[in-house]
Amino acid sequence: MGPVFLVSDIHAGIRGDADDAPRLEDFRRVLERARAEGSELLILGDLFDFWFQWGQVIPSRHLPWLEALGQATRGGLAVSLFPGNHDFCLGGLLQSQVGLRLPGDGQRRDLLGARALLHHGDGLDPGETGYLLMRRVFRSRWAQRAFRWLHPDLGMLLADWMGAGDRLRTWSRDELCAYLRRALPDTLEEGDELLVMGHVHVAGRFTWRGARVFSLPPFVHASRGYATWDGRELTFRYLRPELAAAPIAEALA
Ligand SMILES: [Mn+2]
Repeated sequence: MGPVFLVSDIHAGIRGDADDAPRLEDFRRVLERARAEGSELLILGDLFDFWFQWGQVIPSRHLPWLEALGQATRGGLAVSLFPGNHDFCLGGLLQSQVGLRLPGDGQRRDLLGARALLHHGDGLDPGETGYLLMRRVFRSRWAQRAFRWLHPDLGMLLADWMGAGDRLRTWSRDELCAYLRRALPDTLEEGDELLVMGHVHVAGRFTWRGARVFSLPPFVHASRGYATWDGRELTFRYLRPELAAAPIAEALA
């Protein structure tokens, strides 16, 4: 059984981004590798810089990405897409036509023999009340319904503007460690061996009580990071390792 491939924070389809096409070419290489060497690919959120599931409309900038993903799933690669804070409204054609699995927020499952929690990584700190409220409002049925009735051109413009604040933000070591210390007591359960997350845009390996916690390098960065898990070790991999920052390592508890 090949390793599990993990990737996050690809941020496909940033408006007017000259890096979008080269990033897709790089992403195709990871899809190819995962298909050739891996057992499956897990995308831990923020695949799209913004995704909304309209009934009849697909944002044109996402088409080449959907094509690449569809090709990979039709070629036999199992691809699961977890919701991120930029693309939480998943469903419809992603599943029925692109062939993605959509496990939803915070899935606990066996990962080649380890009990793992898989999560985008946002909203885990119970003290972050402002963010948690905003998250709940955005995900509410009435907000989704209101957004659906905006013209998609206007909706995408609004989303581009709202996402601009954090899409390229990299968390500092102190910020990330403090966040995890607040988040992990309510996030990890007895028996969890592994937490893998994205969102913070920095590669990190942490220990907390008996568990190992990993934050993935963001694929949107020029180093094009992802990871593989072989059942014992999680390895950070980069298409351009010369551009990668050294991962943060810290024993949290
Ligand atoms: Mn995110």
